Amino acid sequence: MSTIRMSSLLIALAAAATPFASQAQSTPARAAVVAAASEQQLQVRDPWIRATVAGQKATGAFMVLQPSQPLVLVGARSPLTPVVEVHEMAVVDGVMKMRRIPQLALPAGAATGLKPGGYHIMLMDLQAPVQAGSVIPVTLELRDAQGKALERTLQIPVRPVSYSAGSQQMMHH
Ligand SMILES: [Cu+2]
Repeated sequence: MSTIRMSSLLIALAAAATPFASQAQSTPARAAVVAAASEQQLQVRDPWIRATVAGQKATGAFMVLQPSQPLVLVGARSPLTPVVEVHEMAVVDGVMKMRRIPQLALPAGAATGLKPGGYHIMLMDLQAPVQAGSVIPVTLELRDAQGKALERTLQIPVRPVSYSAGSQQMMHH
């Protein structure tokens, strides 16, 4: 990632972090009675989290999601921080911006990429640097076509700030 792109990302992060923080923290804890999404129901490939630099309060988790039946990603959570959101990025008036989305539809049989510059899972209000080489648990919160809640807990490796294999892989599709 270039310095310029990183700078604009950090600005967007700072802008996005403030209005959502109190809202996300007020969400009550969920009961742990949700069924796990099986490997057959949902393939998760190449998950990774970008390491943070000093002072950075948010970072992204990226992966490829491919369900065998239609699923909707409605949220995520992590013991790392109470503020985890599903985001999209889009160019608005020539400026790349990110925003929270309430859900992300995952079509059956199709690979949906969460990648830098696109959909991602945002880990926010970070209290300490996220170090390359560490592993962070993240639980995906999903719904099936009947509205039944499903979850998948991933152990996601943290990659260096310079890592971009996820975006390169998607461009080759
Ligand atoms: Cu984001």
